Amino acid sequence: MSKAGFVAIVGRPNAGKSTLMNHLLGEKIALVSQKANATRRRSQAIVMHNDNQIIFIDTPGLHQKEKLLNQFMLEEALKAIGDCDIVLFLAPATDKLEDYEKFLQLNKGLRKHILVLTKIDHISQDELLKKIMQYNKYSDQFEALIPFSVNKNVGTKDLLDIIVKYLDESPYLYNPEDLTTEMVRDIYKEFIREGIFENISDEIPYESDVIIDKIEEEKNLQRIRATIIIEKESQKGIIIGKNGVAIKRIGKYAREKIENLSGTKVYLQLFVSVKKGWSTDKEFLNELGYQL
Ligand SMILES: Nc1nc2c(ncn2[C@@H]2O[C@H](COP(=O)(O)OP(=O)(O)OP(=O)(O)O)[C@@H](O)[C@H]2O)c(=O)[nH]1
Ligand SMILES: [Mg+2]
Repeated sequence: MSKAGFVAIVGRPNAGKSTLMNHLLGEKIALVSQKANATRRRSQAIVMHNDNQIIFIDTPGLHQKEKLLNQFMLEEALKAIGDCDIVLFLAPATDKLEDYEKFLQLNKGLRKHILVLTKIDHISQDELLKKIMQYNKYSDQFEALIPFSVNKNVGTKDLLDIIVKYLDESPYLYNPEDLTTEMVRDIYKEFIREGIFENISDEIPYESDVIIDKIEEEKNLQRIRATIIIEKESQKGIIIGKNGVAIKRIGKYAREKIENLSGTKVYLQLFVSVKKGWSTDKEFLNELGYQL
């Protein structure tokens, strides 16, 4: 009998959660950015490992909640912990132990967890050993400690093997051919948001969001129309850029990601709309898919 179950990926903003999920899936479906607080909602990837089915839940970073949108983001992470069979707590190998200690308090031993030290390519072997020794004072709390690096491709097999040990025997929960439970429009939205994170600086990535207005499918071609929502009139010029150069860059960036995933040609049309105070407007957040 094979096993199947849910694994929540949690940790501070920028810990490498979405990167790890994409890596284990072998496909890019989740937004990744150098800037923290990029992921805003849960998303799920279905990974088959030796005939077992692991459903990974990527989450927004654990952070202080102030604004309404941040509150939603934190709740998303907490729900994922509540809904899973085992948690992966991700800590960048360069971090002090503080965030992990906070997680231990938050979790209160409710969910078993595996500690994953991410981005170990940033430190030397000696530093890694020291870090592991520091974490070992909590070895009665975690099920395993796995050093991980996407760049060096370290840790993938160990991590998948250990996770399976903690899953129950179960029929598959989803079609094993599927990569994700997400709707394509939600993935496309994230690719456009990633285009904004990559190409526009300062606060705009945090003060913007994206609505996919429509997707029309023709033979080997998808026509996608989407609107970028921003907070302020003054941001319009920046997001469009001189002669439309910035919005073209965002569009090109997202189009390539969508084409890679879908294998079709994509015609992507982007519009911009100002919606003052959208991130504190509960009804509008619901429309954007952030159900509070
Ligand atoms: N060098 C190195 N960089 C990594 C590794 N994993 C992730 N990164 C980088 O770390 C940054 C953050 O990665 P994300 O996957 O977006 O982090 P996250 O935890 O999902 O962040 P939030 O969604 O904001 O909470 C990106 O620039 C990644 O390319 C790694 O193994 N090595
Ligand atoms: Mg993320």
